[in-house]
Formats: sequence, structure tokens, C-alpha cells
Amino acid sequence: MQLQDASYNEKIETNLVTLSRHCPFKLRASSYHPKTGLAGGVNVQGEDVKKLDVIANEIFINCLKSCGKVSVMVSEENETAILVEDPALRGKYCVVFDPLDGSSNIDAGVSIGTIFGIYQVKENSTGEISDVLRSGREMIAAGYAMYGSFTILVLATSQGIKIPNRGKIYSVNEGNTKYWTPECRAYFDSIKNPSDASKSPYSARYVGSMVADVHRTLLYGGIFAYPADQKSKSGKLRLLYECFPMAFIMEHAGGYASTGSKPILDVTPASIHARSPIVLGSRDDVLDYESFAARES
Ligand code: AHM
Ligand code: MG
Repeated sequence: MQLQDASYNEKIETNLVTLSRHCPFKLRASSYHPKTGLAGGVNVQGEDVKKLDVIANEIFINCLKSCGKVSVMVSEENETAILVEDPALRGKYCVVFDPLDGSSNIDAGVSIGTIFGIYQVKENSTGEISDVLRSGREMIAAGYAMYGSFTILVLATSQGIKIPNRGKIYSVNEGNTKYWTPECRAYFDSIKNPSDASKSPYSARYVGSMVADVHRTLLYGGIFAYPADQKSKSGKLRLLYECFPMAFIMEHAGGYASTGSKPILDVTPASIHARSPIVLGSRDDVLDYESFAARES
């Protein structure tokens, strides 16, 4: 790469310092850039090496705090909600986010992403937890960024991508089959071994990063599920900053997102990190799942 000027060099060096802090291997500076002056991948600022998800969290919190538009933040990485204290910086929005979703995939170089949803602070509120303990339907916007073979930002609008009404791909962690309910097993059996001989079985695709699995589902159609099971009785994924934003996007794209029995956007979370089972994707596929799940009762 041709370096442009001194400040550009500094920027490149800063990025490489950051990169070296994330790198699982002990790279020497010269192996990736001759200008950095780093030795053995050690951070020249003497700071503790932090995991990428912690760094991403700090970046989002700092940006959102300093932009002056946000009063409340909820991050997967923080146990409690972050309330912006400085009245001069408080704004009318609340942002709930998972700064780096799918982080178990980081070291394998597999797609990961950022998921976010936005609420408006209620009238007469200065920004409280109650401003985000609201149904997903009350979100005013949602989106995700996916860091994969390319980086893409997807925002929910009513005029964008439309998901097909039915797909032919299913996406679920089948390693959990033994913990599933019989109805959940019956549904996935039905799409893998259709009783109608003229129908083709669905294909399996599961990355294990919600952003990547939902993005593919949005583009090609089909169904993504993280159901409740004997091991995860409330499911695994978090309502506020994983399920709601993805459900909001799906519904804006003409798809459907369900807890397995009802629209997930109608749920009100009991706490900021509450979990929920989720099934989303092509409308007809998710409705089929719901009808199998209803056989339980
Ligand atoms: P994370 O927030 O700790 O990264 O966990 C959420 C991820 C989702 O991206 C993905 O859908 C799910 O966990 C995969 O879980 P599993 O490995 O149990 O299939
Ligand atoms: Mg997550």
C-alpha cells in the first residue's frame, strides 16, 4: 500500500496496533507492516490485550455517549443499562445492541456482526430502564452490520429487500436435537423428509453467528430457529438486542418472527438480558413451525 502522508501513517499504525491486540498469534510487526515498530505483537501502549468484543463494546458506548442523541444504552456486554449522566449529552433515543455477535467465531475468521435496535425515550422521561423494557413493536428502527467476506450494514425500512414467502433452507443447531421438544423435532423432520414425495427436502445451513444466519435467510428465504429446549428453557438468544432487531427487520422485509407460538415483537422483556426462543424467516415456513409447535398443547 502506498502511504499518503504522516497523519495517514499514524492512522495505519493505530489500526495495526489495534489489530495486533486482537490477533491470536504472536505476529511480528514486520510480518504485516514495516512501519509499526511493534515487537512480537505486544501493544506499544502497554495496555492489557482485550478481546475484540470488549473493544467493540467500548467503541459503541463511547460513540453513542458522545453523539449527544442517546440517553440509555443496553449492551450484551454490560450487566446493567448505561444511563448517560451528563444532561448536555442526553438525547431522545435509547440504543440496545450486541456489539459483536457470534464472537465464538472470531478466531476461526467466520462472519460476525453487530446487532442494534432503537427506541425513543418516553415523553417526560429523562432516560430510564423502563424506556427499553418495551415490546419490540415499539422500536423505531433496527439493523445489523455483518463483517464477513464483505462488510454490510442492513437497516430496516419498508421499501427494501423482500424475503420470499417460502424458502428451502433451514438453519438451526441440530446438535441440540436431543434436547428439543417432540414437536420441534417433528417440524424439522417434516422439512428434511417431506411426506409428499414430489417435494424436495430443505438444505441445512448453520454458521452459528446469528447475523450471518439471519442475513442469508433474509436474502434466500427459509427458516432460522433457536428454540427453547431442555437445556435452554427460555432459548439462548436475548430478546432486546438479538431477537427484537432481527424480528423487526424480518417483518419489514415481509417475513415473520415468532417465539414459536406468537409474534415475538409483541413480547415485553421482563429484564434487559431476558432470553426468548425465536423462529424467523419466510412467513409460510414460520407459520408451519407454529402449527407443529401448537400440537404440544
Ligand atoms: P453470543 O452473543 O455470545 O455471540 O451468542 C449468540 C450466538 C448467535 O450469534 C448464534 O445464533 C448462537 O449464539 C449460536 O449458538 P450455538 O453455538 O449454541 O448454536
Ligand atoms: Mg450475541
